[in-house]
Amino acid sequence: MLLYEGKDSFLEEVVDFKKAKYVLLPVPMDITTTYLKGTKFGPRSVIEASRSLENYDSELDFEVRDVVFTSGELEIPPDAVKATDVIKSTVSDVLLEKKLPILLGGEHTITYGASLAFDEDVIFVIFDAHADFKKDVLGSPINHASNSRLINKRNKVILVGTRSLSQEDKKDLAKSKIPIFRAQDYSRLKTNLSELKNLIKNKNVYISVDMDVFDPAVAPGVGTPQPGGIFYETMLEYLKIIVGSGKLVGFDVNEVRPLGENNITEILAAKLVIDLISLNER
Ligand SMILES: [Mn+2]
Repeated sequence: MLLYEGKDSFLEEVVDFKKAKYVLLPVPMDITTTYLKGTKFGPRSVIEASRSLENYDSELDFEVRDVVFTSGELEIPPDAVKATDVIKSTVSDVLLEKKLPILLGGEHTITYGASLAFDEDVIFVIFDAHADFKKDVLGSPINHASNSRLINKRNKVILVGTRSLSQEDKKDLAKSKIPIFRAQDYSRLKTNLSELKNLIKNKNVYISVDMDVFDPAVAPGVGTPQPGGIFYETMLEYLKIIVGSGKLVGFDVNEVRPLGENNITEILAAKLVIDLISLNER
C-alpha cells in the first residue's frame, strides 16, 4: 500500500492507515477512452478540489473526520488487462484490511477491475449516462463502453440515469434482465426509488458513479458528455435509498476529465465522496 504525503490527501486530512475505515484509491486509468482523453488527471484534480470543501456535510448533518486514508496513485500499466489486475489486487488488499475501498477514476473500466475483488453476491448499482453494454469495442474485450456487460458476468448490475444506448444494447439489457432507472423517468422518481429499494434491501451493494450521469450543465468535465442527465438533488435521493437499505461495501466516482479553470465537476465528485461517507457513517 502506498503512503501519500499529507499535502495531497483528501479533505487535507492526514489519517493513520491503521485507524482509517476508508481507503481512497486514486486510479488514473485512461487507456480505452474513445472520445475525449484526460480522465487520468481526474483523481488528482478531485482530491485537490476536495481541499476547498468543508468536512461538515450540511446536507446530511455529518462531519467527515479521521476516517479516510488517501493512498498514493495506483501505477497503471498501459494495457487494459494488466491495469485491471492491478486494480483488482489493490482493492483486494484494502478488503483484507477490513476497510472500505473508494476509487477515484479514471475511466469507468476501473469499476470492472474493482468488481473482481468482491464476492459474487455484491450488487453493482451503476450511475451512468451510458449503458456500457457493448460486446467488443475496437477488438478489445476490456473497454470503458463494455464496463456494465463485463461486471454483469459475475455480479448483478442495476443501471441508474442511463440515456445513451443502441437498440442492440436495449435488447441485450432486456435479455440479461438488467433493471434500468432511466434519467428520463424523473417524474417517476418516487416509484423508482421504492423499486430500487426492493432490489437491494439488505444486500451488499457497490456504488459506481460515472460523472456523465449528471446533466452536462452541472458536470461538464467528463469524457463523453450526454444531454439530459440527473441533478445533484436527485442523486442524493438515490444515494440515501441505496445506503439506507443496502449494505455499502465500496464505491467509486469516475470519468472526471478536468477542464482547467472550470472545476465544478471535480467539486461535485468530491462532494459525492463526502456524501457517501456521511450516509454510511451517520
Ligand atoms: Mn458513461
